[in-house]
Amino acid sequence: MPRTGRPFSVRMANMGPLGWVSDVRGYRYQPTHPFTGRPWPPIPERLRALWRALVGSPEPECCLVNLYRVGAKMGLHRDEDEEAQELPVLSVSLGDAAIFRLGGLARRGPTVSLRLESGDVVLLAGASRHAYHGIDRILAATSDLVPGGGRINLTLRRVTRPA
Ligand SMILES: O=C(O)CCC(=O)C(=O)O
Ligand SMILES: [Mn+2]
Repeated sequence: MPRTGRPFSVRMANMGPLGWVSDVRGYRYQPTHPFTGRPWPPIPERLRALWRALVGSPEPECCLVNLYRVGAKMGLHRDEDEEAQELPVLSVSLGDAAIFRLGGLARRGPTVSLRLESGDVVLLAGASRHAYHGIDRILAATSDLVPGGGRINLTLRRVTRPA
């Protein structure tokens, strides 16, 4: 995590031309893995087809892969590291169910919580593109999809503004 250097409880990887990475220096998108220096693998066609169906063009540039083992969570935040902030964020939940918290544009405003099941797709578009959101907890053993248990969330984003 920025500043403290403490690890996230969520484990992360990326697919696509740009990967979202985080370290003591902060958050950013970069074309290569921070340890291996290698490019991220391509975004699978099935995910790009889902993006085309729900968002259209331009193509997504990042698919962040979040792995939540039981006990992992993600604090309330907004997705704001993208230059193309006007394009939606699309995410797919797989494996154990999760309690997703969705707020509004103010950090301390009211929130609702939603149970996301394996296969659920969340599209943050329009005003909700800028809404606070996070994962409160993972509901253990509600699915046997992920080896070792837990939840995988795939988040597709456009990072740069198309020319
Ligand atoms: O796991 C989720 O459903 C949300 C992930 C998320 O908000 C993020 O990676 O920015
Ligand atoms: Mn987010």
